[in-house]
Amino acid sequence: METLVNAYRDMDTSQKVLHAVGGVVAVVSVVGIRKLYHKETKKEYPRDTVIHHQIGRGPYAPSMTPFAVKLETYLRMASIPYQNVHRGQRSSKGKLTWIEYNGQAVADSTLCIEFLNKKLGVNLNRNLSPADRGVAQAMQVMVEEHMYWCRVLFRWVYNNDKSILIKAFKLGTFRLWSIQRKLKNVTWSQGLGRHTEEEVTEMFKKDLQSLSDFIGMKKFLMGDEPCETDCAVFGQLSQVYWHFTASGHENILKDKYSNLAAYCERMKETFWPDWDQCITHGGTREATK
Ligand SMILES: N[C@@H](CCC(=O)N[C@@H](CS)C(=O)NCC(=O)O)C(=O)O
Repeated sequence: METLVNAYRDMDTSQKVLHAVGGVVAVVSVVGIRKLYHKETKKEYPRDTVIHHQIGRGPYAPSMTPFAVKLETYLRMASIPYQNVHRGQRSSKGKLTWIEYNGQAVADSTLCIEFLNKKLGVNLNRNLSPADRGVAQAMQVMVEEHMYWCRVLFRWVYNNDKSILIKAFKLGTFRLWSIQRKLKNVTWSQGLGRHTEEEVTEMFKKDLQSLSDFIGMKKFLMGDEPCETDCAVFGQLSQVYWHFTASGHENILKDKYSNLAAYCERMKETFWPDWDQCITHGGTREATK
């Protein structure tokens, strides 16, 4: 530092002016380039259209993220005009998926749905009694706050065949290792990561069994008509049915919970007529494995 101060002191005035001008030019260029880049990347989105920020499409279901499948299914169920942006940009809360609507950003899939319900007067649970709404809420919390974390452990921690993840998320060895490490810590803090794989498998099966018993022969979660909570349940089950990576349990829905497999197919047929254009791999997992 002292050497720098001395060198500056030894300069004549013209050299000092040149240095100052050089510094200003450098700063202005950096700011200009950043502004230009920002201008290019910040798109003008159409008004009254939901901009859905998510990662790229999934190989066998429209996303590897259950929350993106949930939100997009809701947008379809409610017939809300939307546009996907598959840049993987995270929300202000550091997670995916999220939306922008007429310039307003909303993070967290459930809060996005609540925001749109209010803004656009949507109520997909309007036919449910208060007691049914209570059950639907409990089911949603079970699949999103418990079953989801079991599956995170299957996908990122127990899974011996990471090829589907490497391909779908375009991961290098280091990135894969750092995600695994992070999720090990996260699931430890959440609590499920402290159990053995066998214990987690049993807990996971118990959730599936409860869901299967509850849906029974019904077409959708709460009856013959789909409701808002079907979006959350389908989002989570889509990952178990089409993207499950648990050695020996890949076809668990087909093998053990056939009404849940049929439910997934029904939701797909009802809300995703363009399914094949929304997946990257094409065909069924079995056919391409
Ligand atoms: N409650 C959130 C959960 C979203 C969430 O956990 N997303 C995961 C992907 S499946 C994520 O962004 N994880 C990134 C991270 O935790 O750093 C929602 O409903 O949107």
